[in-house]
Amino acid sequence: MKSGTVAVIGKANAGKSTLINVLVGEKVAIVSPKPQTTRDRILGILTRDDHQIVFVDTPGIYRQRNALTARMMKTTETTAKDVDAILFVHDGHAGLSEDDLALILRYEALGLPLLIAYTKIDIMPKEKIPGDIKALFDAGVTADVYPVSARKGVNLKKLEQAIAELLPEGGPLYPEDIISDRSEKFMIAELMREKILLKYEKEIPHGVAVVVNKFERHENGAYEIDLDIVCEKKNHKAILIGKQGRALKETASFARADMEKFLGAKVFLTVYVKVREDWRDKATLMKEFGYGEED
Ligand SMILES: Nc1nc2c(ncn2[C@@H]2O[C@H](COP(=O)(O)OP(=O)(O)OP(=O)(O)O)[C@@H](O)[C@H]2O)c(=O)[nH]1
Ligand SMILES: [Mg+2]
Repeated sequence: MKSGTVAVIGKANAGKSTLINVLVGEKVAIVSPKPQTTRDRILGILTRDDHQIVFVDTPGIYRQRNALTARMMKTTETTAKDVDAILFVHDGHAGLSEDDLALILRYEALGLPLLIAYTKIDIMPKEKIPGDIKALFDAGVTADVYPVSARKGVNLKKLEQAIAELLPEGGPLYPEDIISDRSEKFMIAELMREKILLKYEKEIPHGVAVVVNKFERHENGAYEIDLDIVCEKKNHKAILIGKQGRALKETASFARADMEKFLGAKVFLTVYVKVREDWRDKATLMKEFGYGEED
């Protein structure tokens, strides 16, 4: 059996988390059209008869502007050095810049087995693909390139097989029924954050942390969940809540529906909005909200 860890690396918004979710067959990481959706390393584990691929989702490469984004970039850098292979995800639809080429070459230089998933081919002209692949090779990239679409499920079997072949021989690293290393409580907080990313504009979602204070299952099977949405400015709080609380009510009910689907049970959700001025630059607050020093 082939088994090992694969860091999934690429620019913010490239489609890393979407690709992992589709390959694993379950939602292990939240997804949004905004960059910097993923903040932590999250495992997505795919087990078959002849291989186990432990995908490590990482924060996408993007501007660092505060202690939180600096921590995110550090997470990505350290993850890339501590795995059996790298899956570099490139957004084909966004085009191929000099910057992209340099980034791919930088990860190739780490010396680990590396594959490139050239994704989102469902929303771009197919004629562009060969030219981009040639540009990669001309720039000195030696990795194999797999044009895929996570959304339409194109070429994913081939990609999975190619990834498995990069991995060492060995037994499974995790029991076969485990698909992630993250708790239900973590996913609940992330699902709330996902809906905020989808509903609000500009800096607001990037300045939000979600803290679950109560996560209890009642005898009848229903969950009681209380959580805080922490934002970094007073005016953000007003926007999050909206006129007569309408915006928050809508976002919370959108999140609750997804939480019920995820937990397979009824959810009673209570949401509070709190302000912690500029928490993204304050180590103690970051730690309190789940973004502490990594070991
Ligand atoms: N059309 C199309 N859209 C895709 C595909 N894969 C991802 N997307 C979209 O691209 C956006 C970003 O997807 P994510 O999976 O959150 O990207 P990411 O690389 O994890 O982003 P960060 O966590 O911010 O680094 C979302 O709106 C996805 O729906 C694809 O194959 N086709
Ligand atoms: Mg992501």
